[in-house]
Amino acid sequence: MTTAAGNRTTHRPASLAARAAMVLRDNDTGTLVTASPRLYPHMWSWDAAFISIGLAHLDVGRAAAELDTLLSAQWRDGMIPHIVFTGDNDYFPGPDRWGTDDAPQRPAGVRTSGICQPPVHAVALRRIVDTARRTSDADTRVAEGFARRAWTPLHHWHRWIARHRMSDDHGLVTIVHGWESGMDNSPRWDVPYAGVRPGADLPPYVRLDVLKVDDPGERPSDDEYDRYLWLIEQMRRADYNPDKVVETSAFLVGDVFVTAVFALASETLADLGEEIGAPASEIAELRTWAERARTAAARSCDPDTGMARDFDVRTGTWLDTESIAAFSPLLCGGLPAEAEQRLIDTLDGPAWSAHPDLFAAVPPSVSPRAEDFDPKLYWRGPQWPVVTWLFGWAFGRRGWERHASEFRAQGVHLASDGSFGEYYEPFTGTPLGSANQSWTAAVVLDWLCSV
Ligand code: 2M8
Repeated sequence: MTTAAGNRTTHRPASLAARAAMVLRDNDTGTLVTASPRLYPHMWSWDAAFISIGLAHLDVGRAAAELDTLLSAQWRDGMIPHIVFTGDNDYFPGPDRWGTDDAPQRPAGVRTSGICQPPVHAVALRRIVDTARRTSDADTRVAEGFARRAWTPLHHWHRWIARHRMSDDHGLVTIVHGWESGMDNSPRWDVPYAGVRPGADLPPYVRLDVLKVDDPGERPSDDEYDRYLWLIEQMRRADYNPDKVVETSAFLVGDVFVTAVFALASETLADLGEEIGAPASEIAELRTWAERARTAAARSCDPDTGMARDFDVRTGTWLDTESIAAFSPLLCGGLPAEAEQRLIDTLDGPAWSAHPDLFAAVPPSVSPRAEDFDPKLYWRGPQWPVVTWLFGWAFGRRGWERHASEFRAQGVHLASDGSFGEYYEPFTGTPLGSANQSWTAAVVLDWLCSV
């Protein structure tokens, strides 16, 4: 079943798939799969989407139920919150600190955070339907029935983003907290966070995350946490009113990765809508939003380097960071052919996937040649299998089969030790952060079931 090379155990595909399935089952509370057993004992929005993709290989009905749980926490204005809390008190900031219980848009009977995460949910729905269609007629009926049920909430979710977060000047989808990017402490946010000055009235708090990893140095710093908590404080004071939050947040950034994901997901949802007979006017809206977002992502590219950039709205400056987000336009298209080829060549080159010292040839979160690179620090260098999955899936959709299958093979290689790390040290393939991280297990299961 396994072989050992150096200190690393390598599982063969069947054994790796069985272990991945076990992680998803072990982390399943019945109505939701927690993001990880210890570090993240709740449901996270974009984790849930990836988790449902893995669950579809075990039970299509259970995959749909996962997204149903998330959608039942959708705010009345359309926002899908980034955390749906279970009763577990062992995570900070929990629902009391978020203080969302009084927010008028919050749904009854469920406690959530007050921000959102990258809108990958339509991609998950597409994948669940495709998996079901390959499996059986009965599964296909379940998946398509779910797609019809999920249509309206997902359309509302996309409409919320278009209404409250798409800006007319730079066109990118804006975020009001680094956590909304999903790439919490990425160097992408160093400049905008430098402008966030926590007030003296920031209520005190105790971090729990640093107690749950082997090395606290793999997590964001205390200074960063002060800023994260201060932004929550500002949102509470704005009563979580979406427009007031955008107006008052000290952190306001056009996020090129979220923008490209929004374009990809809007187009994907529109295509699904055609298949299930959704209203033509709503399909047309989705295509318009996709086009706006695609254009904005393409326009963000630096004319010299060709790399996509974020935009700091508070200072009016473009943010150049050698992070994986610089490749975002490849997710959704929109670049002229030559510019796109240049970006692909950079991704395939020695500063990224073909860096000679990588254990697995998939792009790290930050280029190993960048000044900001740190091989162990969370979103500042490690490789993240979910990100590899997303780019690989998008490449397959765009017809780039060779790239898609290389990412799949190398992604499996990275995770073949069977511990399903949250993220991986790029030179040694050592798993870091949380073990048995659900979204890692889910995407590995999907990779293994798709060959
Ligand atoms: C990480 O974020 C949370 C805050 O949302 C944390 O550090 O406590 C990020 O990697 C995020 O992208 C992810 O969704 C979450 C759960 O896996 O953990």
